[in-house]
This record gives sequence, structure tokens and C-alpha cells, in this order.
Amino acid sequence: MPTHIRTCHICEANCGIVIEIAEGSRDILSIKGDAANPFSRGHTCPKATAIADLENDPDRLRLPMRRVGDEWVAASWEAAFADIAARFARLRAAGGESALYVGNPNAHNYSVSTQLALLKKALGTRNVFSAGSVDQVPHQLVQMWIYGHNALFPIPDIDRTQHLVIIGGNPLASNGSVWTVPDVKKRLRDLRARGGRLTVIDPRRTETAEIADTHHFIRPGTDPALLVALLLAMDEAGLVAPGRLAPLLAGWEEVWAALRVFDIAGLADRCGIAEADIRALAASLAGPEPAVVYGRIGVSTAEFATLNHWLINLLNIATGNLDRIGGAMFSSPAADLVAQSGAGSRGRFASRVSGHPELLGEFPAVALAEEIATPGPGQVRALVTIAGNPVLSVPDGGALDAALADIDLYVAIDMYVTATTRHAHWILPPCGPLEKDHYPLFLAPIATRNFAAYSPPVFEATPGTKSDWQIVAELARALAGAQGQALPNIVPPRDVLDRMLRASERGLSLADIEAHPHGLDLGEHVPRLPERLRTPDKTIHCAVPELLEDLTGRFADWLAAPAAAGLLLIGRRHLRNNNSWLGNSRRLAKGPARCTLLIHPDDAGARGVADGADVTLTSDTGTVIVAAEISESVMPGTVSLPHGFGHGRDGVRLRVARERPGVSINDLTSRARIDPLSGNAALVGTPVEVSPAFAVAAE
Ligand SMILES: Nc1nc2c(c(=O)[nH]1)N[C@H]1C(S)=C(S)[C@@H](COP(=O)(O)OP(=O)(O)OC[C@H]3O[C@@H](n4cnc5c(=O)[nH]c(N)nc54)[C@H](O)[C@@H]3O)O[C@H]1N2
Ligand SMILES: Nc1nc2c(c(=O)[nH]1)N[C@H]1C(S)=C(S)[C@@H](COP(=O)(O)OP(=O)(O)OC[C@H]3O[C@@H](n4cnc5c(=O)[nH]c(N)nc54)[C@H](O)[C@@H]3O)O[C@H]1N2
Ligand code: SF4
Ligand SMILES: [Mo]
Repeated sequence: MPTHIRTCHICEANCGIVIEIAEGSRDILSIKGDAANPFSRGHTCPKATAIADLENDPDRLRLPMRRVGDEWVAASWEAAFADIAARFARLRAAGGESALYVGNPNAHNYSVSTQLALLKKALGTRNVFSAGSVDQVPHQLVQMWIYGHNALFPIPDIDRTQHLVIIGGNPLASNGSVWTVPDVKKRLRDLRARGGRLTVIDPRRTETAEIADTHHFIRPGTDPALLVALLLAMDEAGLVAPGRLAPLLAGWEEVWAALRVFDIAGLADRCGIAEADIRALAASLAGPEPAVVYGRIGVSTAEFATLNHWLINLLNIATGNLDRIGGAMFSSPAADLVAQSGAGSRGRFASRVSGHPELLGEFPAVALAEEIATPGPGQVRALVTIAGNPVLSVPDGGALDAALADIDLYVAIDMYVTATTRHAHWILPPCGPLEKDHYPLFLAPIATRNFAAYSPPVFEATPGTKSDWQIVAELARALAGAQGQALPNIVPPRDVLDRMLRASERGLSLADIEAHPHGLDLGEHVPRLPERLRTPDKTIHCAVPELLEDLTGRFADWLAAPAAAGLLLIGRRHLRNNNSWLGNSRRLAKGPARCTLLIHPDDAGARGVADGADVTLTSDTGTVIVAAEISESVMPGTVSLPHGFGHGRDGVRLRVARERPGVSINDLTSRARIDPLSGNAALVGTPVEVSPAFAVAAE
């Protein structure tokens, strides 16, 4: 029986998998973990098996589809590109602006990234948006400011640390994020087995919190208070000890001067964690054993997101754990993005309607709807989305939904008719997932060990289908041609990758990596500072003026103002979901309903809410009706609804997902709640009200 060794491309973990195919056919018999993969060691999760469902899904589009009213009509690629190009050229001639939205699956598709510049050039626009600004751009901004390059991610050294503190992350459901860490549950067990500790800070007692030594509930959005308090507690106890980093720290004293105006008791009060617990945690982190603080979505998609990540980096520096074995370490990847891309930029230009500064060449995703809907010179009249579902994933998705209903040209590169792509004039679908090759270009550099693995396609491409990168490149050519521009040269992704590998310090070729189908282990991380820094003076720029201002201005004001009363809404992830797009897999959809509102018994009781009964959930942005699930796993004052649901909108063609469509949390989140430094959406901590939803005219 033919077996294929591959890397799963669904989430950041990049587990090795073995796919068994029936002889002489394309029938997938099994998808299992690859025990010979040195990195994932046989681990997989249910989403890997769902790749077979994706490959075979009858709802998955296979040909270009043109929308005619409410109907979809299949067309040839030639007809699709010709029509799109002609419409685009007319629109540009009339002064119409265009925009591009790049969704999350592109982070798992190296080949698209090799062609994106062509498309941006052909579109001729600065209106570039991505899922990064509902996700990780605050990390990148801090790294650009303090280490001199946005891609210098410090990675928790889980296999050698003695204390891991996870703030606002739930790797047991997410399998790790901005941290490629397959088999994370086993790695956490090993940590505890060697006498190490796991501490989790989260408003919900998550799956990860369940296996931790210590879990502290925290009031949503109050993390900067905790982080400042931890730093001050170390300072007061004389425990600040950057060790060998000390000579690399620029502006270190300035930072402490700014921090020392706050007092621990007030900060503790605000975040709801006892002062004694904060002091104990600070002492443990500053102890002799290696320790590391890691923060994710709960602190990245918050109003103080950039401040949070700066403070987390300062904590790892203050304890001497940055660039230390068992601490937060920098990788030495086979394909080095740090060496081969620009450091990053902020504020070179601003968005038309709200004046958001550009960050890394993009505007915040919260600004997409207003750029389409606001009339005037520069109004966006044409949109291309690549593997994105912003109606469900960006705050106030309803506003974007309405804006898209009225746009002149919308081209979606996607394989489903979703809440977003239902508005497209054309949907251009990629070939099946196993007809593509895979290399974790963006994820290997954030892996907890240095590793590389290349997966060739399992199946030959079905005649008449195209890979995403081909669609992007050919669309770029068609648009360029229609505007009378020179036709861009298309370099195959494999060639780009091979060049990047060879130009990196390890000097590997693609062939070297292909020679190891189970993956090439490149070893544990090693200390890399100062030479890895990209600041011109090779120091760590601790005292970033924008951050000091945010700390002493916006944060201090927030701390002085009375805390918001009432319920705050947070999200959650489930092992069997993946953002908005694996819900059409029968295998993954089974089991109890997941799109429920978790509410603490005290909050339910005070509002007359019964377990399982529908409630009306209202924010300043919108209202949804959803079943309540009463649970002590959320802290009082906090309710939790997963994101990625809301498939019930008219015209969505996801038959399995629509059996239990759920509601979209982003019909409640607000475009006005952002972290102003990064423009990242504040998805957590939306103020909401909950009341029983009474059936109309029952009885
Ligand atoms: N199964 C599955 N895996 C996934 C995904 C998926 O949808 N499903 N999505 C992938 C993607 S794109 C990403 S970015 C990653 C995300 O990876 P993670 O960040 O690990 O995932 P989340 O489950 O969103 O974890 C965020 C945690 O923050 C908590 N939280 C909410 N508000 C606050 C707050 O104010 N403070 C603190 N301290 N905590 C807070 C939440 O309760 C939650 O437990 O997961 C990836 N992996
Ligand atoms: N309230 C709230 N909102 C959130 C989050 C949250 O925690 N809470 N999380 C945020 C995060 S971290 C993220 S990353 C974003 C994700 O936001 P998006 O990237 O906008 O959305 P996804 O749900 O990942 O949708 C991916 C789309 O790509 C399509 N697709 C999948 N694979 C491929 C492929 O190989 N090729 C092509 N062409 N298309 C493909 C799918 O059909 C789907 O339509 O959501 C964000 N939104
Ligand atoms: S954890 Fe992620 S990479 Fe591993 S099998 Fe599951 S979806 Fe695939
Ligand atoms: Mo994400």
C-alpha cells in the first residue's frame, strides 16, 4: 500500500503524518502520526485526519465560480482571468482603489508568499490587510523596536525550562501559537516530571490550566497590571538580575524609573490576583532555575497588547532568561527570514479614513470595512481576499458584510462559499490540500527546536486545477496586462525556497532537506545574542519612547479610572475547530454543540439564566442569541463564546457546518476597541449584557 510521509499544514504545530493511500487510486485509507518524525514524535490531533474530509468534501469548489445573482456558475480559468482583468482595468481607469486581505492559512502556505509581491504590485495599492492584525502584530512591533527586527521571536524553551508561565494561551486546544511545539501536552508533562512548574494566567480554567501546578484567574484586559506588578515585585526584592545580558541593555534604568511610580497593591487589586501570589510568582521566576514567560491571544488581542508583550520581554530580560537555555530563545532556522527580510516599518503612511499608521506594510483589519464603505477619493471599490474569512474573523463582521454587498469587484481565492466569499463576483479555488507541497517557512523559525521538513505533493494535480500560488501569480499577470504594465516573471516557489535556504547561515539546499522525509532535526536552540540583534548598535532597546508614553499615559489613566463593572466577553478555541474553516468536516463536527456561552453560576443566577437555555447576548456592536452553558470554569464577571462560527448567513455553502451554524462572536466585538500602537484588534474583554431569550408567542 502506498504511504506518504508529510507534515500537517493545518496548525502551527506542523506534526509529521503518514498517509496511506489505496493502491492505484486516490482513496485515503488513513492519516496517522509519524513516529519517526524527530520533532512531533508521532503526535497528531483529530484535525490531521480531517485533511481527508477536506480533500473529498463535495462542497469544496473545484473550478472558478462566477456569481450571477444568487447563483454560482462554473467557468474556465481563461474566462475568469479575462473578466476579472477587464473589470479591474475599467475600475482603475475610473479612479477606483483596490485592497487585499491575506488570511491566516497563508501562514501555512510558503508558496503563496513567494508570489504576493507580484499581486500587490499589479493591484497598485497600499490597502493591504491581513489576519495578522487580529492576531500577532503586537509581538512583531515589540520585536522590531527592541531587537531591531520584527521576526526575532523569542521562543519558550519548553524542553529545558523549569518554570513556564503561560499568560492568555491555551496550547492544549491550540497546539501552540507563535510557538511551533508539537506534542505540547507530553512536553508539559515532561516539564512537571523533571520537577518543573507550569503556571497559567487565564480568565477561564482551560484545558491547559487543568494540568498546571498553579492557575490564577485574571479579569480580562488587566494583564498589564499583573506584568508591571511582577516587575516591581522583583525590583523591590532586589531580584532583578539580567546577568550576561546586562551590557546589552540600552535604556534599562529609564524603564525602571517609569515603572517605579506604580504600586503593587493597586496593580494587584486591578488584575484580581493577590499581592502575595504576585510576589511569590516574581520570586520563582527570578530564582536560579531557568524560567520563561509566554503570552498569546489573550494578551495579544487586547487593548494593551503591545505594552503586554514589551512587559513580557522585560520580565524575561530582568530574570536573565532571555537567550538562556530553558528561557526564551532565538532560533537558528534553515531558511532565515530575519537575515532575508527588512526589519519592519511603522507609520510610513496612514490609512485614508481613520489615519491608522501602516505597520509592516499593512493597515489594521478593523479598517477594511470603512475603507470600502466611506465614499470619497481613494475609496476601495475592488477587493481580493486570499484564504480569509474576515466577515467572521474581524471585529464587527456585520459592517464588513454590509460593505461587501455593495463593492464593485470582489475576487476571492478560496475553496468554499463562506460568510465572506458569498459576496464575491468570482471565487478562484485552489487544488486539493494534498496536491500541494509544504514547507513551514514561517513556522520553523518559531519552533521550540530547530527543524526543517519538506513535503512534496501526495497526489498529482487534477488536470484543470491550480495551486494557490499559481492563481495568485496568474491573477497578477492578468491584472498587470490589462493595465498595460510589463508582465511579471513568475519564479516557481521551490526555486525561491531553495535560494532562501542556501543564502541562510546553515547553507542547506532544498535537496538536503528533501533527503530527510521524516524531517531534519537541527538541534536545540543555542544562545544567539548579541550577534542575532538587528539594532544598529547591537543593543536591546528597552526604553522605547512610544511604550514609555503608553505606560505613563494611557495605562496610568486606565489604572486610575474605575474598573468597568458588568460582564466581559472573551473567546475560546476547541481542538476540533480551526478558526472558521474546518467546520464542514463531519468527523470534526461531531460531539456536543460547541458554540455556547460559558457563564459562571453566580452570573447566570443573577440574571435568571438556566443551563442550556437561549440567552440574548448584547454589546455596543450587536446582538446574538446563543445557548448558555453554566460553568465554574469561567471566573465571575466573564463569559466566553468561541470564534469562527456564524455559518447561517444566507448563501453560505457549507452543508455540514450549517447543521449547527452557531453565531459569530465578531458580530459583538467592536472596531473601535484596538491597541493604538499596533492597530491590533482588542478581541478580548468586550463589555456585554446577558439576559434570558424568551421564545415569542410560546404556548
Ligand atoms: N484547535 C485549534 N487550534 C488552533 C486554532 C483554532 O482555531 N483551533 N487557531 C490557531 C490560531 S490562528 C491561533 S492565533 C492560535 C491561538 O493560540 P492560543 O492563544 O493558545 O489560543 P486561545 O485558545 O485563543 O487562547 C487564548 C487564551 O486567552 C484567554 N484569555 C482571554 N482573555 C484574556 C485576558 O484578558 N487575559 C489573559 N491572561 N487571558 C485571556 C482565553 O481564555 C484563552 O484560554 O491557535 C491556533 N491553533
Ligand atoms: N473574536 C475573535 N476573533 C478572532 C480570533 C479570536 O480569537 N477571537 N482569532 C483571530 C485569529 S488569531 C485569526 S488567525 C483570524 C483568522 O482569520 P481569517 O484568516 O480571516 O479566517 P479563517 O477562519 O482562518 O479562514 C480561512 C479561509 O481560508 C480558506 N482556506 C483554508 N485553506 C485554504 C487554502 O489552502 N487556500 C485557500 N485559497 N483558501 C483556504 C477557508 O475556506 C476560509 O474561508 O481570526 C481572528 N478572529
Ligand atoms: S496539532 Fe496541528 S499540525 Fe498537528 S496534527 Fe493537529 S492540526 Fe495538524
Ligand atoms: Mo491566529
